[in-house]
Amino acid sequence: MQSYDLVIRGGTVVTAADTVRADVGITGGRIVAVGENLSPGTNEVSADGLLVMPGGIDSHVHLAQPAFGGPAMADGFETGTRSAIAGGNTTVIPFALQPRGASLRASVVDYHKESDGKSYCDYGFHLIISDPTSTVLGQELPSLVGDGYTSFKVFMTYEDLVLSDRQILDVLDCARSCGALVMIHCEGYDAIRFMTEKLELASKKAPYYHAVSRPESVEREATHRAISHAELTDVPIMIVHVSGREAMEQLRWAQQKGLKVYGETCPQYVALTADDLKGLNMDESGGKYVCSPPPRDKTSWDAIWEGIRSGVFQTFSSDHCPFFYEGEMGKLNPKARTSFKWVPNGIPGVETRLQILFSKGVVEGRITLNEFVALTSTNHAKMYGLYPKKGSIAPGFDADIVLWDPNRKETIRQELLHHGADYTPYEGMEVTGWPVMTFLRGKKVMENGEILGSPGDGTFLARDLSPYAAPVDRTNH
Ligand code: DUC
Ligand code: ZN
Ligand code: ZN
Repeated sequence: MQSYDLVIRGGTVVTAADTVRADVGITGGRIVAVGENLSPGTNEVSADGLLVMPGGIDSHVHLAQPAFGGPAMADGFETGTRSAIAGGNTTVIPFALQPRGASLRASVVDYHKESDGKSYCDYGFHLIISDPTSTVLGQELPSLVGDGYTSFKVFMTYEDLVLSDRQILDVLDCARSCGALVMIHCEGYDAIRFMTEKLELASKKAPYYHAVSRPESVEREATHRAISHAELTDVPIMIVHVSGREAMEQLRWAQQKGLKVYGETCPQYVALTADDLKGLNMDESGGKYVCSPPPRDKTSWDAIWEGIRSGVFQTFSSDHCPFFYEGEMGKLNPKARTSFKWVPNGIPGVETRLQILFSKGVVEGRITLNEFVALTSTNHAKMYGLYPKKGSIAPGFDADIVLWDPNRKETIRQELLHHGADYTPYEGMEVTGWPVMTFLRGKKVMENGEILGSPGDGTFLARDLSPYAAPVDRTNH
């Protein structure tokens, strides 16, 4: 008789493909059996009345990222990944950022120092390229891709990060030869600067004007430009954090043309609006919601759901980018009170991503359970070279599992959360569906909000090349 270290018994196993009543047998940190009436395990967990799903994979989080003189992030690896497992996640992919003038390899080495021994869940690194010198493109990137850093992010805005069109083309060309997947932040730098100067001259400096300074047209134009560059170089791209109809329709247009343009969206684009940035009365409390691209309006939520349901978006990520609200280092720091342009961009969300999508998506009937799993776990694993190790429940996969109570009603509150930030932008939001247990490679690391794991449980994941990064036409270049 087969014996197991652990059997998760009597739950409803949900994968991107199937929903079945089954037991899950785990040995040596991996799933070895999914079936009916499995023989007893050394340990047994009842999943009666619960969903048994692959642990969330959040392929877009920012932890311990350099601040360029602005406020430091509210989460390093310890608090950020603690928050991740409390929210039912088992893998995150944050960004190793290359400051201009620095070696990319050295930036990766430094980032490992931030994460080694501190992570509660497994993790890989994307690379943020801010300075694509010939050494970076010719030597560092090919060798880093070979070492398992198989995706890059580039920015079309931000003083310290923006790349010119020529530089983006060079990075895409490099990605093509290395087989890496390029994520692109699509907002136009010059348009944002133009708008920011106009608004400041008109004394429109409250956090709300952050949203006015970067309207949907600015995102749409940059999205179209990124797509055109990808078409020219014949390189698949992932457009991240798509906020509304204008950019979504660019992705759909590109996909209908047969281009490999993938899409990601995030909770803030179906749960927040630009009006949240107005605060109570155009006051600084609107700073709590400042992120980029900014949340739009409720009709944009419909466009995002249209994109989710029709397959324009493959991944639903948090874009967890946490800052404190209060204090000298917070969103409300003295400099940030002088203009929206100094309010740090980003909001926390790694712990509330699954609940928001489950509640608004599955419970409100917009997506199926299987689509939920695809959008929160399986597609992230497939897109970023972690499949078939992560992202499903079947023999051979790591036993990264969340037990989910589909009926639990909860009000999102800061006091329930485990991140380092001092607020959640989703305070007061009522949701149905909540994670009750998280297992990382077979180890129970969270139960009912209590953290049972330790920093150091998580290991670094050298990722395979993404099969989705293969060019459309391999002969053309
Ligand atoms: N882009 C991100 O991906 N996250 C936070 C801020 C930003 O501009
Ligand atoms: Zn971005
Ligand atoms: Zn981000």
